[in-house]
Amino acid sequence: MILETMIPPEVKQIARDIRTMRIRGAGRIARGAAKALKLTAKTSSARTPREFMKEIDKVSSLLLATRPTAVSLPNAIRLITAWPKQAKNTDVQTLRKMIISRADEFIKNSKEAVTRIGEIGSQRISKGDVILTHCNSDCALAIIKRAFMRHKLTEVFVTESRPMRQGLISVRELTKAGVPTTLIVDSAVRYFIRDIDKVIVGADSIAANGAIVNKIGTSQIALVAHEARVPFFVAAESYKFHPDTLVGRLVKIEERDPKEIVDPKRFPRAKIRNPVFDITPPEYVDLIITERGIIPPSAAYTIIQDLFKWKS
Ligand code: RI2
Repeated sequence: MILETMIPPEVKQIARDIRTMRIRGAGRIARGAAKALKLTAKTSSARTPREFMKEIDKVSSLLLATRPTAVSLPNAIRLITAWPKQAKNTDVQTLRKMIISRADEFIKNSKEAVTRIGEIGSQRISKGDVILTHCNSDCALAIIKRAFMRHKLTEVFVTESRPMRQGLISVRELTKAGVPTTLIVDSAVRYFIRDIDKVIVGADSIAANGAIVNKIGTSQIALVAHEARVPFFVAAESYKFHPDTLVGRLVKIEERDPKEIVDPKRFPRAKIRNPVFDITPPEYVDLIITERGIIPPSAAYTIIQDLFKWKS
């Protein structure tokens, strides 16, 4: 039996960091999981392939239990462990090498995908555009920064993104890159929407019907953009497409500690709810920018089937 105590402390720390959101953002979470699997493979003292794969499974379960919504996490684990899991007549050394090289490959591809999304997406920005983004998405910011470098974009509006205020991370990053940035509270989006040419957000999961699961408040912004006829773009690597939704499973929406909103002791008679993601229907999404190209939300089904070969 593999005991919890046998999991390397650095791996437990990564799991803790994902849970507490020290490591956050769907892409970073996936790369964190890849790093954890690599560390496990490197330090394992398993004597048999069976023992080794049990350790990998144990760590996978620990990682999967951290946050439930971003499919990048299970997809990363699946992409790294699928082969080694099927390998027959192999030894521990070969399995170790497989996990390490697949984890390295995942991290490299993931970072390259973000750069590529920036490149592809920036071509959809017109000169003088004012962009609005929500929360903090590496993919969305890659497009914005690339477009700014190409002298296309004029200004970016960033929502604060309550309760964890990840919008402030975006503001820091964008101003560091020299992008003219305006911070607004989440509820000011409709007030400013007439000043906006395009909305660009990231995604934690994309369902087979093209619905987007992203930071709470995204769907309200999409609704406002739709009403004002402002194009709504989503930027996401292909490992954010959710294979389970092919068979009608719903994406679990994470509900975090109410303390992130306010100290519940101050309102002992009130119930405080803190769902941290919501679902934007595909009708409100104009296009999805991936590292493989731009697709309409209606093509999500095909992406999951063709690119991942994860058939129902
Ligand atoms: P990238 C974040 O979730 C936000 O919802 C963001 O839009 C999404 O991940 C994708 O981020 P959280 O971890 O992978 O802050 O594009 O809850 O960086």
